[in-house]
Amino acid sequence: MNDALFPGAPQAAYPSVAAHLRLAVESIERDGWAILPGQLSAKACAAMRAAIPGLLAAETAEIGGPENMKRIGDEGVSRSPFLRDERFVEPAALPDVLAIARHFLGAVVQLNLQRVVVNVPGLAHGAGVWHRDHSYQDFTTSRPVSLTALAMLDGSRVENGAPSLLPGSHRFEKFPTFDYAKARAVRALCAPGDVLLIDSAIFHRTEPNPGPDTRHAVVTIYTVPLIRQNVDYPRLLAGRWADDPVLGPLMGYATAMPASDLDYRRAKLERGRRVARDRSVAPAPIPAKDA
Ligand SMILES: O=C(O)CCC(=O)C(=O)O
Repeated sequence: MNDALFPGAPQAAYPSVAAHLRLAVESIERDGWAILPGQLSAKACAAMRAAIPGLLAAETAEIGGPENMKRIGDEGVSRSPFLRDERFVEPAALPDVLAIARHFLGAVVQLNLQRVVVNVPGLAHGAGVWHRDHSYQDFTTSRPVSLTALAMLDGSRVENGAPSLLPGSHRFEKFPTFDYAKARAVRALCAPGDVLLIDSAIFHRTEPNPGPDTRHAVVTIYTVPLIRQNVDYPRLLAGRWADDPVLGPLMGYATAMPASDLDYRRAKLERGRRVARDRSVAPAPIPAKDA
């Protein structure tokens, strides 16, 4: 194909992104989605898949049985699996995913939630309606404020209920007409271990699984720290990974809500931060914590 561009026409470029991720970054920006191939090994996928029934059983018992899971639309959903089983940290902290998240969301990327979606043949799933990942937030932003990574443990094919996406819909407040959606929706087809990475504002849905095989996806959502976490991970983790340079900030330790204005000020003092000031004025020394 001829790559010539009209003289003087401005062109996008992504010099700060690693070369192997540039096409994915541009695709997420323009279309709202991209597939990152080969992110998880077959062994890691198999280990997580094998752990999911036990996680679901424990969570179902905790909420009072399958009827209650059904009543809250959480059938086939395991929540925060990484809290019970550390193997699920791997899909939450994949270097390529975090690099793209930092490109869009900035240096401080917060884990909003992690869940497992289990798409069982013949069973309707709660994620089977067209949705964005932050419910009721129907505004658009000039760049993503949230990304969703779907690690496809079994791959995703038409035969196992691969999700549908509506490319470009992250840029529009309103869902289009169903005629448009029907004409323009695409299926996200992945090999086992691939990650489907989307702007969380793109409309998408789980499709019915015709069977015979169940499909498992580990869904991890990352946000700018202005958006509150789905659950209070710093409290639940009680210091676990607090000093880890990758997991500490990701879990939200650095951006957890301060209990008071005094705590907020003390945290700023500890970080040595001050607001922008006139550079011609010499900065005042920062007082010691208990001064
Ligand atoms: O893997 C899928 O089917 C998509 C799941 C989904 O839409 C969600 O978790 O929000």
